[in-house]
Amino acid sequence: MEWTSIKTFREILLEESDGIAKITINRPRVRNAFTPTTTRELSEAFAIVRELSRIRVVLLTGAETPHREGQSREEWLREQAFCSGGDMNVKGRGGYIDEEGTPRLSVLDVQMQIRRLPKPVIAMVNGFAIGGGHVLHVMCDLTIASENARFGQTGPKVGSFDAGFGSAYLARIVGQKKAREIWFMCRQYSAAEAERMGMVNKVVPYEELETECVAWARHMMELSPLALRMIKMGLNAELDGQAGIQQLAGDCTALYYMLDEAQEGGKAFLEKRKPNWDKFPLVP
Ligand code: 1HA
Repeated sequence: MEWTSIKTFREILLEESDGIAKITINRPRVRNAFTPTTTRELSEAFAIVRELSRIRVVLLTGAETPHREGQSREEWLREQAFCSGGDMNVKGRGGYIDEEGTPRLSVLDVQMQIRRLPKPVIAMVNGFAIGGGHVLHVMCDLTIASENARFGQTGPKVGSFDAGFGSAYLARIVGQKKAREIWFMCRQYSAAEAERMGMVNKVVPYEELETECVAWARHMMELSPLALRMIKMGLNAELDGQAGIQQLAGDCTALYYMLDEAQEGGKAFLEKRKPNWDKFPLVP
């Protein structure tokens, strides 16, 4: 795939190719841990891809570490990361400290953006998906992982937890017992185990990961974008209470505005007459 940059950032990459956007967390030295700068940039990137109508599917991934001299392929593969969660170097009281010294938990906003993005998001998990990085893959609509990927939670080991989507939504995916095991034991799981648990859609060799994700994206791009959007919002709404209903209802309103019946109401108001609803017979 030939990727073209959409915008330059400090800690992430935002690229596109033929209707697919790729967002890459670009801090491989620390296993792609995120700082408040990373999450601010991720938020901006998700806002950009939301607005770009030519973008139909989004991939989220982590940058590769370069090969080191004398390093075997297996050793190199073991180093790769999707995201290792919050950067422990900037974790302070109240959150992850930004450049102005303000503590932030802004990855929660990124989680919500992924959930609300009216386009499918595929987590392209190329290595460790740990802590807040694990939650990011959980938030994505689909997860495709390479064979070397490792999944797990560390929160209770390092003084943190995500009892929100990171636990409750995870339990909807893998079931309550497994979700409790993941959080209470803080173990790591292989890509194959994650697939068996139902939190990974497909596992492929590392070299095939991007090709596979692009193939899934292209497959979805042959389907009705609006149908996929409504299905995503319906699946969310079932779990998200009134906030989910608000999102789904908003999409219904947008669709309703496309009907002559809705146009008639607005036109009648502007023309200072009674609307004529009889023109739009109800279907049973
Ligand atoms: O829980 C939340 C939140 C909850 C609510 C609301 C918001 C939240 C936001 C975030 C989070 C969290 O993410 S808490 C969890 C934070 N993350 C972790 O505890 C993971 C820490 N990392 C690891 O467990 C391991 O590094 C690893 C399993 C991902 C990889 O292990 P490996 O291959 O043995 O590499 P390692 O030697 O440990 O790491 C390589 C380098 O990357 C090390 O630096 P170096 O010694 O070479 O200088 C290591 O310190 C650095 N590194 C790795 N992960 C992080 C990190 N540096 C900072 N922060 C990291 N997360």
